[in-house]
Amino acid sequence: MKVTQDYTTKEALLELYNKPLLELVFEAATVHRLHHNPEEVQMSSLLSIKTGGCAEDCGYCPQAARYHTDVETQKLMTVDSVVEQAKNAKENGSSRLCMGAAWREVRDNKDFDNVIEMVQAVNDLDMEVCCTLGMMNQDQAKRLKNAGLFAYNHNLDTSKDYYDDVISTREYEDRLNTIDNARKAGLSVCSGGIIGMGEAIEDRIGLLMSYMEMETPPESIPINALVAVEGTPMEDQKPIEQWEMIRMVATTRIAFPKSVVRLSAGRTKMTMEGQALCFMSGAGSIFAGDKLLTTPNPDYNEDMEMFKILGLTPKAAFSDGDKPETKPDLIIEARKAKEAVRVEELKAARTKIDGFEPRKVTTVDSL
Ligand code: SAM
Ligand code: DTB
Ligand code: SF4
Repeated sequence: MKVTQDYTTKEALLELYNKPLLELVFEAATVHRLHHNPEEVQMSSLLSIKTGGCAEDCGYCPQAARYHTDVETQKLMTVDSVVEQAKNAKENGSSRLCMGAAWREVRDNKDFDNVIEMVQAVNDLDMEVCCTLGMMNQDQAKRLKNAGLFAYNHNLDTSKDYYDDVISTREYEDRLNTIDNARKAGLSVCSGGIIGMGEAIEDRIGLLMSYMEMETPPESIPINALVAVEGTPMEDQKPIEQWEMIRMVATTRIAFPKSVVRLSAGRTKMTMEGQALCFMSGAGSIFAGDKLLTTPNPDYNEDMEMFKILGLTPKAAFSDGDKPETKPDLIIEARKAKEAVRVEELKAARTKIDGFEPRKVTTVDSL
């Protein structure tokens, strides 16, 4: 079979997407085997480190403040609780942790300093650390890289043409810039999209074309099926057929043979057989654990059973890139040094107070 065909145009990709399903799956499976170990699927855990209250208007998202969903706003998690969750995830077989924050963009504040500490701590556990924190500039990307971040997730979500129907509070170009900043900082790029938002097949291909036009396509491409959440503008979207998910995974696999295609949100609506066809078609990762960021995901034991039945093994960390080195963060080091000085000053002040002897006053009684 011809697997070297050039799928770099919109027309070629559209034709591929619409091929008889089993032909498409076979071609994708063939490409997958040339570049990846088909018996391995990475288990990745998601952790919402800052939930809800987001200023953006992404039409699919239950965390946007302007929609009335059941999501409760929570402030940034502590570094200790993130480490605890990361250890749990690792014990349960996850080799990657993706920390998500309901932020429009990264800001240079104490919260970001804490995220830097989270990245350092999780990298120390020998897990691939991924963050998805919204838009960021190059300095912020470099700080994350120095902390030991492996990958940055920033989805284009859909085609440039359909984007304005989904989000109005930021431009497609903004998203491309952030991806570029991550790339220039030496981070592995994770970027993909959502299907089932009312888009045309051409928009799904348009999304892939946006990655095709990049000098280096993302190393990781998550394919999500919309989780239609009550209270969001997309609450009434009909769930897509799982055949659509299989087609999207397979087309992505063939178009980007070396990238890891991630079967992401939407698995609760899929059968084990449907997911098996996605793995056959080149999906190399799932999100494990019974929650995505805020919405349900298949039960852990169900996934373990699926791995057993299909003969899949969880993929180890850093199979697709070296473990990043954690370098000292200058801002955090400076803050810690300042705190240390302050502790010393307080100690000295305390000694002075403790050693203080009141002046002896002669009173009439003491005469
Ligand atoms: N706030 C950051 C941002 O938007 O980049 C990071 C978190 S955001 C929740 C990460 C991604 O989750 C989005 O880009 C979108 O692709 C996906 N997502 C959010 N809500 C979803 C839903 N209801 N169904 C499927 N995917 C969803
Ligand atoms: C991605 O493409 N999908 C994940 C991860 N990257 C951050 C997020 C899915 C979120 C689904 C909706 C929710 O649980 O809030
Ligand atoms: Fe905010 Fe991200 Fe949700 Fe958009 S997808 S509303 S930026 S949390």
